[in-house]
Amino acid sequence: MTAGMKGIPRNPGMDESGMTACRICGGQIEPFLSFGRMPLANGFLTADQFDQEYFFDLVAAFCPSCLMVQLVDQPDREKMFHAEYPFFSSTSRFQAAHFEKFANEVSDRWIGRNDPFVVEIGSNDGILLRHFAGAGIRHLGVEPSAGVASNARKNGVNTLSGFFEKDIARQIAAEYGPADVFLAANCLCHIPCFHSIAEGVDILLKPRGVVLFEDPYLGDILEKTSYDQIYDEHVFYFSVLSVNHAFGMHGMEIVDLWPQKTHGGSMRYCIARKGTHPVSPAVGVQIGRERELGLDRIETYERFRQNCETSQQNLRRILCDLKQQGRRVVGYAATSKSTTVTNYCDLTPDIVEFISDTTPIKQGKYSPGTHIPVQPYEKFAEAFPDYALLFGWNHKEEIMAKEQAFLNAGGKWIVYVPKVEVLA
Ligand code: DWN
Ligand code: SAH
Ligand code: ZN
Repeated sequence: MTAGMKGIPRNPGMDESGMTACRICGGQIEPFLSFGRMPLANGFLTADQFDQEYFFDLVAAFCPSCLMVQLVDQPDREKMFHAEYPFFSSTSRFQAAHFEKFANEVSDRWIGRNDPFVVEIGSNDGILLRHFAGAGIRHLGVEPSAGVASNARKNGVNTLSGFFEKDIARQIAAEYGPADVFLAANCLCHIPCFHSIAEGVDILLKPRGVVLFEDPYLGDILEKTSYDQIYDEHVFYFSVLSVNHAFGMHGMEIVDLWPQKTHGGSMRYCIARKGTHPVSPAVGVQIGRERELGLDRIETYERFRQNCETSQQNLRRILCDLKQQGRRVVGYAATSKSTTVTNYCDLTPDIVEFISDTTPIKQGKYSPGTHIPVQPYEKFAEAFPDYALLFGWNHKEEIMAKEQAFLNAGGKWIVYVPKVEVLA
């Protein structure tokens, strides 16, 4: 591994000795959980594509030097994020409300009145930026997936097509001037070239500008055994410890943080250049908790692997028993996360009849790897199954609220986060 400026690794991946190197610090990472060959989480496909399906080794690793949890390998970004990328942020009403609240908080606290400029990366269909657009605030989304970006433009959101990195930051700064706020929701954890992003942020932000970003929180993933957050798109699994170290390499620090309920437990971070903003006591408190939870030790991740294996066995046992009893089980929501579960637990169409999903471009296709048919929601409601396997467990509150008829018809939910159980 050759070190670049400030000790930042130039070529993350294998180092000269063939060891796997940390994307953040260049140190040697320790793999702790291998799922074996896995398809793309959002690689929903047609039957004529089965024989060309793409697979890669899904392996999670821990860096004992900088404490970043990460994938050993990630497929090329163009394979994951492209014109047919099928995740549209605005399909969940709860998520829409969450981002409206976030936009209001940004407006109230983080931008002034003097012609502010807001940049968001991974802006998807404009679920967050549409509120800035609506208020006439100068904004720009950067989004490589052309299909979702086109919906954002329809929502009045100014959107640049592309993968954000240092060079795009320069272009944006030249065209629009410096930014007050840099936003990213469920996006930074998708991007392997962290250092290019951080340098881009440094180029783009005003001296006292801030980054506000949120991603699924490693502490929640470990505590809830939500191993299904591990899939191709998520290359990093952030903790306060690892985020502070990574931004610290660029003269920045976490100045505040706020836990979120979204995506099964997330953390929102506020990052600023060192010394420009007071650091909230919440940061030190959370770092103390993370050390208590053992997020800085490999043993914690080995225990997590054991918990994942137990969860896998328990889910398979329940589903195989139901199959033997001749019960109908249908999956609810063809989430990206479900691809990890169906492949890791070997859930084939003889076990899960189909997956109900509200996204038109997933419907009529098959789930990646295990080839379970994806059907429109109407098919679920037309003839309720005996059991619904809740792949969209992070939307439990929203889904339960609208599925009274399923329960009234005698239907039961099967969940696997935080533990495998049939809800009575
Ligand atoms: O990090 C990511 C997060 C932000 O979103 C991306 N890498 C991809 C995506 O993850 P996901 O696919 O696991 O997201 P969700 O929001 O858990 O699932 C969305 C899917 O669930 C959509 O296909 C729509 C479906 N759904 C449904 O069929 N009925 C969702 C709800 C709320 C419903 O009621
Ligand atoms: N912010 C939305 C979307 C999250 S999905 C939400 O929270 O619901 C992740 C998004 O990041 C996808 O739309 C994907 O196309 C985008 N993305 C992936 N790599 C990116 C990059 N390098 N720059 C900007 N966006 C990227
Ligand atoms: Zn490291």
